[in-house]
Amino acid sequence: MKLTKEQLDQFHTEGWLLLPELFTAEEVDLLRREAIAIYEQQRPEVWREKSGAPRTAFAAHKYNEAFRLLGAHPRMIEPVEQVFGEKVYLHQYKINAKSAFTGEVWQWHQDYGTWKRDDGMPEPRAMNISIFLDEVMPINGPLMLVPRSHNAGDLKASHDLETTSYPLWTLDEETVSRLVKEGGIVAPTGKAGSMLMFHGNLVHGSAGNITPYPRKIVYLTLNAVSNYIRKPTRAEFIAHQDFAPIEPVDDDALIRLARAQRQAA
Ligand SMILES: O=C(O)CCC(=O)C(=O)O
Repeated sequence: MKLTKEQLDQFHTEGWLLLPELFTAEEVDLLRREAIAIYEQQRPEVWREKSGAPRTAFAAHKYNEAFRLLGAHPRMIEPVEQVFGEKVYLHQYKINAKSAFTGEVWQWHQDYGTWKRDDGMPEPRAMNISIFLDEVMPINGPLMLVPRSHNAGDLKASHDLETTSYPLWTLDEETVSRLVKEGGIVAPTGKAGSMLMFHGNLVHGSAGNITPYPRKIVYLTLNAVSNYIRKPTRAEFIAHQDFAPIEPVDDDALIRLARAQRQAA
């Protein structure tokens, strides 16, 4: 799947691009069911909020067939290869839960800040690409982005080890206020199956979810192969060290798995 010139222009100018309902209801139903089953497992890859509700599940492509297929899906991989002009490998894979009533905040940050400081990634040539597993609404803790902030470069950040269960290099209020004055804030919303791409330096965060509507989003961090990480400090399931380029699966791979599961049931 190739992005159009208009889509590429929007990505480069604004730092983000939303492709509504790129995955079908059948594909997303499969992924949502599997995500819920993963959150029920007790395993080191599943991190919880202080309340005990799931916060994120790392590396699901290594222990779940549906997420293995999604992690190599051409609708996710090809647009990123197109932007970077080279093959990509999987740097990080997470399924963020933002559970109904209990989902906690993600503080304002740039992802590249963490990839550089914690993983030794040379350049911001990695990108987060996400698939909504539930409908993302203005009220259930959507991801908020500061358009054009990707042009601000790598900003000064502090290591927050306390606010949530997930350590993050976060930005101060003065920096966020300055960038928001220039670019505003957008919160892309859409039906389950929509795909959001955003630049590694784009400032973003999200508020808590106090609604009855869960907001699960899968994030793949795809890194240009030449930009492999040089100084990993985090566990392998958080920052992968297999730098082999992703070989995309067939476009109908998820549908075939969903149908095979139905037949076997
Ligand atoms: O899921 C969210 O709301 C935010 C996730 C995020 O910012 C991240 O994983 O870096």
